[in-house]
Amino acid sequence: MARQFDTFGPIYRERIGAQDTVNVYLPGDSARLFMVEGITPERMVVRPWLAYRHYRQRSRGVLLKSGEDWRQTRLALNHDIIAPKALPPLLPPLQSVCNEFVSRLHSISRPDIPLPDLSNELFKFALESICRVLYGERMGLLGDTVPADAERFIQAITEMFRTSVPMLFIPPELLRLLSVPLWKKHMNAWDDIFLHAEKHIKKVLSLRNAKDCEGKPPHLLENIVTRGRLNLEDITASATELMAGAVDTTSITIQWALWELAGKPELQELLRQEVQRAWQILHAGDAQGSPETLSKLLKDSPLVRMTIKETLRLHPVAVTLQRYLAHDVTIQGYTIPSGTLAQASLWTMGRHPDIFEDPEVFSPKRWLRDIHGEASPFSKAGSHKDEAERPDEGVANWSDGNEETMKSIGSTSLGPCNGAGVGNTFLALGFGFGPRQCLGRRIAESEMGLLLINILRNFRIRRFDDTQVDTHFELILLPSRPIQLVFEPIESENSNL
Ligand code: 2DC
Repeated sequence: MARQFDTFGPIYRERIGAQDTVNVYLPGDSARLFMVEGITPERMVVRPWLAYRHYRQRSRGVLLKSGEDWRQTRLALNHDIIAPKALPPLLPPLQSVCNEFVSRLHSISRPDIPLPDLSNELFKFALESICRVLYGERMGLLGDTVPADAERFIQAITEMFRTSVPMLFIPPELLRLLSVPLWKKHMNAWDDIFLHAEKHIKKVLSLRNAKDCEGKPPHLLENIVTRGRLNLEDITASATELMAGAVDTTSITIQWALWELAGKPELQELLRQEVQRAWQILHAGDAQGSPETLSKLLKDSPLVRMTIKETLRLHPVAVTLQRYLAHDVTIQGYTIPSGTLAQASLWTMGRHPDIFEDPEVFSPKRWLRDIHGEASPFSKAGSHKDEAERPDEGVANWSDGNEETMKSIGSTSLGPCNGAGVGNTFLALGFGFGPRQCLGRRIAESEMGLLLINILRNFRIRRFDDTQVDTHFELILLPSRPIQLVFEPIESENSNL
């Protein structure tokens, strides 16, 4: 895609199968695209995912629903999952998983030897985290023995993503007819995902009915059921998707962040200082942290938040964002008719020298407001000089439509250029934008932020080897080889572990 942009310029048309698509990457053009996404935005459907629901007669959750049905489900879930006030109560359970993860790192790390299977350790961390907040359950994945069904669930998600790729181009219906092994593998992967998720959901709901949950911390599933806006079938479908969507995505992003920080000891030290300063508010008696102290901890660690943004710039989970246009729109002088599938390439944008100065350099500080009149963190062409680091961009409009953000952008300020006037919002699109952006965004951001904080104050991270790591496309983008890092414990009186 980056090559096509080089050849054709900032916008080009392509026919994929029977479908016309238009591709862009400049932030200003992405902004225009999202202005016409309508109130029930739709992205490209991953056909094998839909086909599985069809053949197994399972309901679609919020991930795969469309139209008004999607909107009602999404609005109901927003309250408990992505509304600002929903977050603080989730922080203590997330922090307790971080504590367990750090203990595990202490017990399995060895001097000068890379941590064995970092990727799987982080998968387990991510699954434990989502189960803790979604079901209030302790899965015990960070001990020495891992329940076999959890291990299978983790493998099934990776397999589901991997086997989706060839079916982006070959209709799954055909593969099913020919009983191709790939289709069977894909079905089996989703079966494993659903069986495991449903087991948990049933258990949690039956405990709830048995009024056996007194004294147990509240959890998202409980809140969603109590709210009473969705039926159990809908809740189960969406909870399964949330659970499956929360494992590879966050753990791979953390892996990339650690890889980048391990390659920059000075930056790592700077972050460590910030984190140690911010940590002081958690005093001895409150090591687990209350919702308030943990919110403050994250708020006082801006460099950590910028590190996550910077990681997603170079290593986005999704290679593109897509929307079917709800209205005609003019981009770069071309009028694109409503109904067209438009794609914004996150990969191209994040690595383009016209948009980011020295794009290959990992530099979280480029997201900082240029208060001292120093050179702009962004390439001159972008002129983003006055943008403050705004952790909540794009999330402000979690509720209903994206009018608020659009108003703040002001449609008149949208030039045909590289996003001048659109602020940071369309430069940091790792979680998408608008009412269909990632539902798990706040949970993922806090979970990754807390984990980085906990790791940084307890360990120095070093690369075991410096060989370049490429990026593979397995529906989501991931490292081409295992990332090998050495975790060196930091002796410190106030690292209370
Ligand atoms: C992959 O050409 C490339 O958030 C394709 O948490 C177009 C495409 C369509 C849908 C995208 C996908 C790409 C990347 C992964 C995404 C997915 C929609 C949701 C999914 C972006 C860009 C993801 C990672 C979800 C996964 C949830 C899980 C339960 C399946």
